[in-house]
Amino acid sequence: MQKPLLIIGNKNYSSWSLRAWLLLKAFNIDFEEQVIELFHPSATPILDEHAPTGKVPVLVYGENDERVMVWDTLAIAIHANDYLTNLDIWIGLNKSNIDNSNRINSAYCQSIVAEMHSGLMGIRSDMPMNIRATARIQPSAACLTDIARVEEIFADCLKNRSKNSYLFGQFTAADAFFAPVVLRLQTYTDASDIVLKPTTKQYCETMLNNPHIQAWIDSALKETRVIKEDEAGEILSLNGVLGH
Ligand SMILES: N[C@@H](CCC(=O)N[C@@H](CS)C(=O)NCC(=O)O)C(=O)O
Repeated sequence: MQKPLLIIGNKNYSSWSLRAWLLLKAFNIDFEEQVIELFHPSATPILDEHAPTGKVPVLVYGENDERVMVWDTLAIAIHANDYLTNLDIWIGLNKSNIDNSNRINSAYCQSIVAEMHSGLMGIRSDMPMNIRATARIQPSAACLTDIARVEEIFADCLKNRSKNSYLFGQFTAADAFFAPVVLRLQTYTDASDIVLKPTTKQYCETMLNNPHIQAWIDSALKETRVIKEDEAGEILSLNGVLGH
């Protein structure tokens, strides 16, 4: 099979790209990546050819009649689970080891992935992913409500579903979908005097130690493009090449 190509946006900003990229990496799915410049004319021909919605990420592979094109992060996750790995992405175990006893965590994992995909708009609008920055915001009530909800999810998973590691012990799709939230908390919460629960900090530390997330952050810190639409709050400091 031809190696899948994942088309993604600027790593400093593109939270949906990170989710799909991290999911493929974490489940050992071999792929090439192509980074496009978001909101830039250079991206237009690539998006016109591969992305029906004009958005990234998009996963493509195969030729002519066998061409597979998957747009939207949730669809990429489902397709990866169905066709590209022997691991069950909702449980994090080999599919041959899954039985009825995994049903509760599988349902929980799918529900929080869907909740992230369709909601948590307060966090998503007040705290855009901006990996290189430390920034102060005035969080809206909707943002604070979403942070409380995310902290509840992390606390419940760490207490009841995990041995204080990833949300369900081994890495699952839920960790990939919440990775940008971890990076957003890192950018904005301390700088905005938003106090997080110890369980939230513990989960953030686990995620920030993940080698794939570290590799993504390293690439993000080498980027120089500043996208005004994706910047929020008062920037207090910058890491990476723009910080020097
Ligand atoms: N629902 C889509 C959202 C994709 C999305 O909004 N991608 C952003 C980058 S993170 C994008 O391509 N923005 C460019 C644009 O809106 O023109 C998904 O889950 O993949």
